[in-house]
Amino acid sequence: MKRKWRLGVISACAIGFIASAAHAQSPAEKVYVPPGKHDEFYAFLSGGFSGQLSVYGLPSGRLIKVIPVFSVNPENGYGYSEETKALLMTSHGFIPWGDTHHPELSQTNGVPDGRWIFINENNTPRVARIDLKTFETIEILEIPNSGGNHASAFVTPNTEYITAGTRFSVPIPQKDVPIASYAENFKGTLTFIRADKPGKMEVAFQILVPGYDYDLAHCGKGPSYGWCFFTSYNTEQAHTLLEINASQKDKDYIAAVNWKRAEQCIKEGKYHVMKTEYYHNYMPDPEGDRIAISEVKKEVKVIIPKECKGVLYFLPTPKSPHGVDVDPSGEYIIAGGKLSTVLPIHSFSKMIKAIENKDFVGEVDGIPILRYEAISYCEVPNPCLGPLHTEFDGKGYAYTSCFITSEVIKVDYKKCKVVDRAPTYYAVGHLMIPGGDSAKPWGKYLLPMNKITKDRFIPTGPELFHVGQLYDISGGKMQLLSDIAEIGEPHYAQAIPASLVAPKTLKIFELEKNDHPYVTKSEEEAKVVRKGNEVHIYMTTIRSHFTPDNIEGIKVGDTVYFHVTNIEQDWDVPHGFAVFGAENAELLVMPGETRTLVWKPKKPGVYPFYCTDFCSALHQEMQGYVRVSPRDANVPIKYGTGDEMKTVR
Ligand code: RUQ
Ligand code: CUA
Repeated sequence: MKRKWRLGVISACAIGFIASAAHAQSPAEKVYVPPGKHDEFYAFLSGGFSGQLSVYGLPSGRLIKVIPVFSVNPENGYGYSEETKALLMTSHGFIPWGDTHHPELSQTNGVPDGRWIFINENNTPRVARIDLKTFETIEILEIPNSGGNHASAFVTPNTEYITAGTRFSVPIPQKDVPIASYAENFKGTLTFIRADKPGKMEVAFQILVPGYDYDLAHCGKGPSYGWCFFTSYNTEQAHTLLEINASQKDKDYIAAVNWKRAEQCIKEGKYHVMKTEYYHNYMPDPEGDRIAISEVKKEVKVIIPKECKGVLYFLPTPKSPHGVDVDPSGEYIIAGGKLSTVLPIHSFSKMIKAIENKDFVGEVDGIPILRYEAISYCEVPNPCLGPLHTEFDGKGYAYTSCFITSEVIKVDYKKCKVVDRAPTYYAVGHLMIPGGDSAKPWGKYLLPMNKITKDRFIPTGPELFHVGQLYDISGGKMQLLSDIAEIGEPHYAQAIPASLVAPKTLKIFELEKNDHPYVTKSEEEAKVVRKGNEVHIYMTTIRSHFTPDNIEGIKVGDTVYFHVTNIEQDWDVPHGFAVFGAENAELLVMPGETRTLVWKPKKPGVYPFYCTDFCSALHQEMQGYVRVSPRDANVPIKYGTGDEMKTVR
């Protein structure tokens, strides 16, 4: 009542002010997601040199998960448990680390569909598939004939393929040659990986290309469906001091690959089978035994462009280009000329015309070079310094990151002009709009990921987290909303409305479907089995005990396998498992899952093990002991929980 009266005496103009203030949200309100409420988007940020993929909620910027991909992760035993080790196998052996760069969501008709997200590894060339039902890595494919896989893992519009490309050209096949023989011996490959079926990733074909550095890629859509575009630099073919020697030429190339044409050439037998060795690692049954396996592949199909006319053209592009980004319509191809003073935009329809008219200015290794003016849509004047990457908002605007001038520019790309610019702090690399490289961007937020942090956070010594910055781009002007602390070095990122992923996520693994060879589905089935020097412990966990929790009869020299099955069937009730002195990480076992930890005890004694995850009020009681006897001891295998110990003779 009192309130109404007060409103009654307020002046008309004051009411107008209150109404508009209630309308315009402050930056704080725009990123504030109240406790217990969910974010609108999942954002997937590459971890760069952390080798992982981190998952944030947007707009809050809350870190909600780290998905281990190419690096071992002691937090949950990824790469340490027997079931996951195979994922990190390569032709160079078990590799515990990787450098992730560019995550890319699977697409249907050019639109992110929320089934999987792919990501590349640059150092030991690989690509991975992460299942968004479980948010875990279920497949990794090594890329043969490559040195540094950077132009990856970009998808074609129906996830027919993901791309890979050689950042560092190398002798193909590898051989022992002088580095100075670069021009004569070094080559690159552009690789197309079949990606539409989980567990079935394979190198469909590789295209052998001149020894340049192949940098980034994006595939066409709409009219440019059937094509993918790869930037290159170092067309100078320098092998030392590239910062000078690879910056000589005025223009390098975008390699435009007609993958439909490549498919034809494969059908017609216009390819070479090359002997090589690479690994395909995957979990054949991610909801059953959940055990990863490795297959070794021995050959690969290689297309040589001059034997498959029309498969590849070079588009001259100023100057050491980095990103290459195709707009939602599929017509405009924007390159980031790192050292260029303009922002070059190519036209796909002009490119097709130039190809029809044979408007070439030369060729390299049988690859026609198109005339720049014949393919150029325009050069955006005075963009900024160091343009790297571009994303699209779906409303006719491109957003380009500028490394040197630390800013983002908003470009009306059809009109070829900059319409807005905003500073970023500092030295922006990649940037991301949800769906911003797809046919249907959700153009509400922009997330530039910066390379230099300096003073953005309270200092943490010499090493600082990188900073991402969230902008509201729903209005005419970009508005900076918040700083987000990032893990490792996010290169690219992707985001998707939560509504396209959340309903399909799994809450538990069904114990009934668990057909792991060492599963223990009930406490009655728990047992300890000796096979020579191997001891297999079939163990269950449930709040708040292990079965068995007392184990005797282990000897120095044994290899002990703890096969731990979490027989809980409730969401968010993992149990941990760690044993004293294990040269291994813990296990974090999800409900319904079996995970195996290997332990080689070195000295006689009694060793505690325990649950590492605070699972219940009696979590601290969730513990047990293993007795280890000398090599020549005569102690029989004995085990149990609570009641009498069972003895195995
Ligand atoms: S790359 S920004 Cu892989 Cu541009 Cu890092
Ligand atoms: Cu189980 Cu703590």
